[in-house]
Amino acid sequence: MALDPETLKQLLETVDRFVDQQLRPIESEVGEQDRIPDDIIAQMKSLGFYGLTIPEEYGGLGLNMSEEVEVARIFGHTSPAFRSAFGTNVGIGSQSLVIDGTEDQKRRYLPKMATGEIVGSFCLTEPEAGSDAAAVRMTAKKAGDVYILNGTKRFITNAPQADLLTVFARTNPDEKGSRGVSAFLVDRHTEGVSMGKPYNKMGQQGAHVCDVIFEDVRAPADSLVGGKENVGFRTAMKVLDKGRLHISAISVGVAERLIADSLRYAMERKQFGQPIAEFQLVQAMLADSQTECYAARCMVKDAAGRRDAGENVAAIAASCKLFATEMVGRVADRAVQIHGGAGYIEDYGIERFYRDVRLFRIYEGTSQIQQTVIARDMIRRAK
Ligand code: COS
Repeated sequence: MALDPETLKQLLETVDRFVDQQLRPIESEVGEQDRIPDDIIAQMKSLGFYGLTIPEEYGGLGLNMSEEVEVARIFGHTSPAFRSAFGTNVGIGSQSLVIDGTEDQKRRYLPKMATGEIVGSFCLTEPEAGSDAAAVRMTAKKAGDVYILNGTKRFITNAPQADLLTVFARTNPDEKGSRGVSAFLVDRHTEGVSMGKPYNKMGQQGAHVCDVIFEDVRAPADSLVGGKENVGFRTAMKVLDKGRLHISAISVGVAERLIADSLRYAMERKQFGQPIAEFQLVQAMLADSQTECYAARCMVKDAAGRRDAGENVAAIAASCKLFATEMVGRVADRAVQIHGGAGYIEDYGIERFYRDVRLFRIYEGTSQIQQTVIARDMIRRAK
């Protein structure tokens, strides 16, 4: 349900102020310490950020897609690690439940996810099932009124902090592809669930990722998402369609931030007796970044509106993610170039963003997977 325009305006102003006053000043500290301060997490909870997309009847703000991408874009004006703290509750960690959960499952978990008391994680990827997500090997064997879960999930965002895991496992061993996979809601504290050591990453310090290991984990029958076996892959794909639009919006936001920083620097920095912004070769970089960012912003707005109108957006969400994440990669590269030596050293923070944005082209489906989704959709329609 859409917010009334005044409430939405207030929310966007609150997010903008919070990003500007609370988050931007501590970006380098969070980058160095690989940790978001507790008081910032507490503020993000009390401001309702963990519940942005959780329906109002379960205590969230119930933002529709058009509203969500606006908030995400503004959160892109600071280090992506901040958004990641609540990002799984807004996206992949809660949406299987929102989209396909039973009423009882929603009532059990969503109110606490909305407040941030419960942090959710999305456990799809495995050592042998990355881009080929339907190749899930983790097993869920029915034994009376429980399922016994065994397997390893890899590179799971927010798993070190997670309380509730949405886990994709094979309930039908005879079906090797997507039709044998089911989704489960597993409490992280269940016996047999253990977390790997957090990985050291290229960027986005402050956001954490690790493997999750399941050894004879007993998941009650009512933890099966929607109470239906073998439809988990479709749930995962629906969740990812939405997540891909969210990541696209973040990419637009980060690009806006980098363009603003680059413009400011180019107008201040003098070489050959004048600000480098006066040189046409620097102007070309600024103009290309601005143009591509504007294009991505329009794409995201259009796709989000179409999703809100009930359209199947799988292919256009993939187009948005492909274009917006590749775009922010180019913008970050130009930002380093415009800053010259200052772009390469730590003090200006530009190199940190350059590293941070690299992930956008990989998670929630690589650029190559987005191309596959788009082309397959074209072929299907043509047939
Ligand atoms: N919404 C709803 N259903 C969808 C869907 C979507 N967006 N995309 C696919 N499906 C359904 C299909 O309709 C099909 O259903 P049926 O079995 O009823 O016919 C089923 O899911 C399988 O679809 P498909 O045949 O396209 O699956 P593939 O194994 O070929 O895989 C890709 C498709 C490659 C697109 C998928 O594996 C993918 O997105 N991979 C990337 C995974 C990813 O993003 N990982 C990141 C982890 S989270 S950080």
